[in-house]
Amino acid sequence: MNAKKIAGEKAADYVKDGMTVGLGTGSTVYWTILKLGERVKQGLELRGVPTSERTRQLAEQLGIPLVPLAEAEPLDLTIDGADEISDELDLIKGGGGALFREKMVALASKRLLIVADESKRVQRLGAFPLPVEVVPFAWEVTARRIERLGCHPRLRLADKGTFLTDNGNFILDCDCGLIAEPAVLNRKLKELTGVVDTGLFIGMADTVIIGASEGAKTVE
Ligand code: ABF
Repeated sequence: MNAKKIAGEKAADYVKDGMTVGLGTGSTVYWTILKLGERVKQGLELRGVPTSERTRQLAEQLGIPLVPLAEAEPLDLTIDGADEISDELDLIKGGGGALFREKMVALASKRLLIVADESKRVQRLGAFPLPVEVVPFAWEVTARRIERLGCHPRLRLADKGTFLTDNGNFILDCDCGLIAEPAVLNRKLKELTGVVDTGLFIGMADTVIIGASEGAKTVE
């Protein structure tokens, strides 16, 4: 049983003919995109907006028609994964380094549908280090400002050197401990010059599909 596959494929059922759909990034929404590719081959009318270059490549390989975000908003629906999902359906995202485009696309959508397995459900956000996208210029100064908020930032590395987002920025993975007030922390981080955006998606998820061996369950 692949819980991520169960959740991802169930999410594809929410896509109706003629929709414009935000295509998320990660190993769960991967299954959604595969399913949509099959349905496009069977005649489904769909315009996709990718949330990362790797999702763009996957969608293109599958023959899913893509449009720029600026031409697509408001999107009917965005389907994406998450690293943590709280009881209030607030999210930590960005483990895959795509948080900025994911948030841009999600905010332009009428509905955000999150797909995950049970391991992503938490009572309180924060066990997963919070990804924060920062401008490379003087990133160490930005990191020190983040530390003054009580978080411990660590520069994300890649195989060769520093990880770069699709936007040419760095990611700081920040251990902030369990986050009592995610909306407050998100605002304080966003106020810091040098911070582009955070992996805190507060009050954005409309529906969550959790995959499990007995099937998919939906949380609204
Ligand atoms: C994406 O999905 C990222 O924000 C997140 O890191 C990733 C994790 O999900 P999965 O376990 O499905 O790869 O949206």
